[in-house]
Amino acid sequence: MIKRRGLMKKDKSIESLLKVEEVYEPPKEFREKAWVKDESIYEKAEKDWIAFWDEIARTEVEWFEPYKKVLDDSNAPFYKWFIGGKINITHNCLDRHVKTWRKNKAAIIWQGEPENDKRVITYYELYRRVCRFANALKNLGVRKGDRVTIYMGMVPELVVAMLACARIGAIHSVVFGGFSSMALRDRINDAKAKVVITMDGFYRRGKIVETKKIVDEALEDAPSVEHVIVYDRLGLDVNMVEDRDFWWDDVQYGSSWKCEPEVMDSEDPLFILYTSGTTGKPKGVLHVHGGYNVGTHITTKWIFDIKDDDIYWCTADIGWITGHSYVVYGPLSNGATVLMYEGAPDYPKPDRWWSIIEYYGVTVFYTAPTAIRYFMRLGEEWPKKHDLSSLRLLGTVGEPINPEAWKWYYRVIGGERCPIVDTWWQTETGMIMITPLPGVTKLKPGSATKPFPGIKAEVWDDEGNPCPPNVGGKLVITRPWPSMLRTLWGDPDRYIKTYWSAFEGKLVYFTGDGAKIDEDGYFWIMGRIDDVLNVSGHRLGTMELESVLVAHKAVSEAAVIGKPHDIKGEVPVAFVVLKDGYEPSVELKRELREWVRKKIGPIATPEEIIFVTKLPKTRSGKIMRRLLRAVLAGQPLGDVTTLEDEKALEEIKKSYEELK
Ligand code: 6R9
Repeated sequence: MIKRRGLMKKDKSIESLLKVEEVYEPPKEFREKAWVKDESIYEKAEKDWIAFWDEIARTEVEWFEPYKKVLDDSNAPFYKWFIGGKINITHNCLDRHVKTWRKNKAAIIWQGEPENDKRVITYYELYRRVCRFANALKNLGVRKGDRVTIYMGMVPELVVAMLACARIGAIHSVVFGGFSSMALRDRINDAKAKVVITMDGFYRRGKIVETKKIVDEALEDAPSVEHVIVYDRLGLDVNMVEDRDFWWDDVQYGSSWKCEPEVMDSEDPLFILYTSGTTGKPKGVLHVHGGYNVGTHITTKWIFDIKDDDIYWCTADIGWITGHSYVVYGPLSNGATVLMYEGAPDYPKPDRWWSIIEYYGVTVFYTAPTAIRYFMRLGEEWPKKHDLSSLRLLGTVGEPINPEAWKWYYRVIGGERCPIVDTWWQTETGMIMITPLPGVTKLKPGSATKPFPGIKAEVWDDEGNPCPPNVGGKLVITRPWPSMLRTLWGDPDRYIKTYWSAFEGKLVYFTGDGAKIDEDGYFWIMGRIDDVLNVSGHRLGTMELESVLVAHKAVSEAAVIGKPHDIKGEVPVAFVVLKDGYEPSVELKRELREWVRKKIGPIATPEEIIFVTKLPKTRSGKIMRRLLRAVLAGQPLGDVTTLEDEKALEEIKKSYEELK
């Protein structure tokens, strides 16, 4: 199946002769049964991309009332899709399956971290639970357009809570359960949430995360919140504030299990999801019912080739966009059976994931390169203990995958039988944008291959001209797509500035990523080129970390950069200038690491804190993070003419050497 190319290429330059590029053809058996088996889909979409999306929207999801126009670009970049259409995404995720034989099909197979905690929830049961909980929310006074913050671990009730909000037209804002009380509070306050849905606690690596306690801390200063609903996962003795806090079961007591979905306009908001940007303040990315449903539905169907007999497992936490689009909305809209796992990948033993795949017969598996690299390091013997032959398709997301990890995944997990879909996309894009279609696309390890049909992506230089093949530049999307973000919550100016203003006079979406396109039109993503870190596939703004550090009483200035890491991709390293009266010490280092962990969450904890007396800055006062990165990597510093004081660098080099 593997065809070694490169040596057979027409271009016989030394470089191409030396470069042996492997290309993996889609297996014939896979192709024959795949939803998409004909490459002509790309041509068809290119011929008339509006007509392409129109056909998908009309045939793949159900509308209460048909839309009158596909795209309205009259107020770009505030694009609108499926104008005048009436829809509710929960109708497509629930009601339409309940009308068919899928009624008693498993929607969610849930595995708790403790081995014996298992549940299977059918589509009909999910429907009843969502309706009942939706009625409970209504009873608490939640109305269309109200914001509801959800802060929970990976339990089916989290899905119920999201769908119940969507059902009554409330806007959910899920906050990742690993975020701290401060991060949660900022997000509650930015959205002005009326209700918070949470749980007593959940399991993580054998320990209990006390979720409700964190919510209580967050609510010490969150005036918009009227009520808290608490799901009882563990039977913990939690603090319940009278008239404010209600148990999940109590709040639903006596509610009907029938609730008609609110008839939503295509463009009515579905959810806000906060993500990191280049400034300290997280951005509330807004998605809507219509376009988001269309985009996540079709990408799930074509990229994961979802069929009714699949057991589909995406390991992402629902607190991230991957969980929203490819654990909840995309798969449920397709009537798929979704596996959901509560706990840590390697608990109690490093074969936990592989044992789950074997036990449930998982057929489609979607995870992050960081996890693959981690398991690679633990050794093949762990997956080898299990029969993984049920798998037929693998996927990755979150960061570039190095070819070595790709090949390990292909060989050890996929048994050299399963295509791998390396999917590039973002919180803002809502759906997968650059990806193979597993039945038709030839794969090159490390490349996310090509834009999804109908999507137009390009790589531009700083002036806005397309880069020649194999020359790196900025990754841009040059045409709108249905599941694009509509704005940033409460900050339309920032929406324009962040995404649509990278090139003077040209209205294109700038992704923040660097990339190059090879001579076959394959995209190679090179990672963020703004001040955003990618730690284990999670986005963290360097400014976010810096502003938390300088909020500490001992810190006067801080600069955070990403340092390459074998498993996590990148880890934060902080350079810290102390205030007068404070001395560097091991204790202070520990205290600062703990401070960041408490303020943002464990994933943000700096790997190293390096005390310096001065940061390298330009004459205009900008921190030159590029130089800090070069020092850490032991690379040449390049142009330092704009540096205000070279001594700063000498000191940093010295401190870093000492640390090593
Ligand atoms: C879905 C998700 C988005 C950023 C994105 C890019 C990186 C995601 C990738 C990838 C290379 C892939 N990224 N998928 N880089 N190859 N297949 O991760 O959303 O959390 O918003 O992060 O992740 O840098 O810009 P989000």
